[in-house]
Amino acid sequence: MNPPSTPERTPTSVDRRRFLKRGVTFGAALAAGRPITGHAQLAPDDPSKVLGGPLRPYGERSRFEQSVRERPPGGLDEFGGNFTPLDETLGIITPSALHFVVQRGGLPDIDPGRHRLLIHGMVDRPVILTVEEIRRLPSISRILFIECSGNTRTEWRAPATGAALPWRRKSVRGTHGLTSCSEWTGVPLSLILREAGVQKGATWIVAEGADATGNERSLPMAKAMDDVLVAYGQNGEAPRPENGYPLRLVVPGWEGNVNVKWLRRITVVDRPYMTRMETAGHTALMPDGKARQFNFVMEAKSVITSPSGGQRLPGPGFYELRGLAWSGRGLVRRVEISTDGGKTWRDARLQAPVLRFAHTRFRLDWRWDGREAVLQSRCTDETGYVQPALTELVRVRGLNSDYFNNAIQSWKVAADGSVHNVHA
Ligand SMILES: Nc1nc2c(c(=O)[nH]1)N[C@H]1C(S)=C(S)[C@@H](COP(=O)(O)O)O[C@H]1N2
Ligand SMILES: [Mo]
Repeated sequence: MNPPSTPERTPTSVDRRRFLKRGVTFGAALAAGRPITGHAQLAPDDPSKVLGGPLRPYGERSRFEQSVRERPPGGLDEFGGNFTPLDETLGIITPSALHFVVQRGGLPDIDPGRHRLLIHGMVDRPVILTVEEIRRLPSISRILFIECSGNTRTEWRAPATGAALPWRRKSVRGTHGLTSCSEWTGVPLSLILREAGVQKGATWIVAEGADATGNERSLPMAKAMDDVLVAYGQNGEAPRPENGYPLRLVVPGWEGNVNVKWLRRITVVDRPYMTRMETAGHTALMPDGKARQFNFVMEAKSVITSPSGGQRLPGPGFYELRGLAWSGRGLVRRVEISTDGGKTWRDARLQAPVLRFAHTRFRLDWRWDGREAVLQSRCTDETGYVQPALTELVRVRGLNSDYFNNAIQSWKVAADGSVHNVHA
């Protein structure tokens, strides 16, 4: 039974603030038997007073939810990146509709009934598979992150005033929004390659997409035979067109670019093919003038998603610091959080399940005293690798290249509660 409407007893924002200030004694506040006042929703638009809407065959989110992918201003509509609003996603799964997108040849419109996957080159039995045939093969599902190696590249140099793309500098979606995590379902590539019969001396494959760029990438046979997926499922349904419908490669822990979308061809070969995407791009020019090529693994990284750049804390009191951590080498073992710019660190709680090559959600209770604070997170993975400071990365790699930036991110909370992207 609902209590009678007593508008004068409706909790005020002062009550709410007091509640949050009281902090982590959440359960205690409720157990203390504070009277429950007010209504879930006040008349006259109380939904319990009218018949609701009709059933819908395919779910839509509430019209009050407005989260969308962020698009850098300017540029072509068909080309570039759409960033995940990491500050607004919850848990470890990125909703498919908000999974980041990088496409270089526009969004292809593929009929799965007409799409084919060709496996040829150094194989005994070249084969052409339909999507239907692939869906019949023994399958697996895995929760895996995909991160573009260009994620966080805008942060490589000191934050300049009047930066060309100021929106990126402000928020975690701009600085870190080129990583997302889905449950991918598909067929192990190893199974398909074994069916085709890989010949002796075949040490690489070249994967090609069906879009206008093809996005051809060479992958070592050892990885192809290890854990690469030919995926036709994302979060319980077919992948969204933006994420590779009807087939894509998912290459656990390796840079986004090798996760070839709209997959239509695999050529088994005996060397890397030096394609455009692994020569003109995705290399790292070192200070000595040599370029590092085939930098496949995405090293351990983490970022606090709340509070983060562009947000504003309403006042001193309790906050749950929340963030995401991941490692291309496997498990996240530990995430530490500093609220004083790296002087002292505390261990964050890791939310189970903690999975290899997946986003890991971390949290830590924090009481903001209203003074300036600098928030940082630092991830350690199962190999013992510790997420570095930006200065350490720049010392080794110099300023010629800004790819593969997995540095510690700093958010400054100013005394007025506003949160800013800074290099601490
Ligand atoms: N065929 C094809 N595959 C592609 C791309 C592309 O443009 N075409 N972009 C690549 C890049 S650079 C990245 S980071 C990932 C992004 O995957 P997502 O768009 O599903 O997030 O896809 C990769 N696969
Ligand atoms: Mo990418």
